[in-house]
Amino acid sequence: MPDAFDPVPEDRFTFGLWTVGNPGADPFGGPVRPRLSPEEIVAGLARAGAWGVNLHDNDLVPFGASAAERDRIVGGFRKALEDHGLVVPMATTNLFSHPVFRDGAFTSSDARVRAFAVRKAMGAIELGVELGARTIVFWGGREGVESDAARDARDALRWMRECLNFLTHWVRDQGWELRFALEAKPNEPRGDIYLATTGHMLHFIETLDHPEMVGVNPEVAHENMPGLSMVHAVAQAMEAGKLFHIDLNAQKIGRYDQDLRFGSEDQKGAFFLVRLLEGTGGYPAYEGPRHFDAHAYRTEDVDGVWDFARGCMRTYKILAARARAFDADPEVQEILAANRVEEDGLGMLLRAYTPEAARRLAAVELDAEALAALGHRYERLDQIAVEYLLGVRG
Ligand code: GLT
Ligand code: MN
Ligand code: MN
Repeated sequence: MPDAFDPVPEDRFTFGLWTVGNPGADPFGGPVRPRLSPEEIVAGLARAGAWGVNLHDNDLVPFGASAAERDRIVGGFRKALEDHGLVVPMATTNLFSHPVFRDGAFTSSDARVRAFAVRKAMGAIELGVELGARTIVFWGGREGVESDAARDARDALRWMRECLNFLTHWVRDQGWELRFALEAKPNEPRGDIYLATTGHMLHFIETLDHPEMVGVNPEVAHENMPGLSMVHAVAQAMEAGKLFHIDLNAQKIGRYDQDLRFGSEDQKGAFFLVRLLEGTGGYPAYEGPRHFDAHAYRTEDVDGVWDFARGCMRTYKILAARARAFDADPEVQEILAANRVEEDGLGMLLRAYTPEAARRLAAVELDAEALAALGHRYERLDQIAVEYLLGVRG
């Protein structure tokens, strides 16, 4: 039975070809499902209510394909997109599967490998442009080390910067209006990956030649693996105007990168993330695609893959509705308002330093003991959130 949580293209949900197309292989066993063709994936996603599909160059065009073969494959894929009304908002480059990248792509100590990686990225960007993509993601899965004996990380950072600068200049020269989104991950497949978190990326971006072209693509699993808060990573990116894309999935903290169905673990984290993206608690909503970088359990057959895809989208919409109700709740508003004290009074004094502000600050009477005695009612507030989440309130 269709209901209000069934996805529609207006929701702007997207999946990677590599996500619903994942045949269920893991390091301990081979594929368990037939490999769906890109055209089958497009048809399935359209049926499921998605808006778009994203891809790596080699999800569509095999490594080493001739120009003629490439054009034939891309032509067939474009036809499927048109037939099913799907768009390609994001494209990315596989800079991790081929053995040439075993010691990195943009951070390889060998300039020949870096040159090959930049050239491959240029080809992937051209493909993305041809398919209408506006965002180019860079996930440097191999950009790291098992042993820091291999190189000085400062060299790696410099090489990474040079490669990204080269690509931003080239894109501008082509007259394309593209944005790059850098995706962090702390480890796996490398022992340690450079620029381990979204926070690392945000600083690194400011050192580039065209920082305005470059933002981040935070992933739930990648922030949660080391136990960090995805909500805080995304909030920092949003505050900096750098949330160019997002990878939604789920993860148990401390494990390998699980890429589970969105909202299937840590529902509270997912709730506050959706609340942030939808802007129900204040500030404008995130406007980009809601992209799922996840895959179905290895237990599933092809039907299970579509259960997985629908599940990601439905859970997002359910959480968005729960977040809206939570933020509209008068008791929630009252507790939040009670904690925001003197925002327009003393708060103003702190907003901009002047010598006069410093003098006034010195004269303000502040009773630390009285302030320390105040409770904040966050137990009550969080219980309300939990009750919305569990569906017994609102
Ligand atoms: C790969 C990785 C993801 C990245 C994809 C983009 S590929 O599946 O695990 O986190 O987002 O390169
Ligand atoms: Mn990802
Ligand atoms: Mn992942």
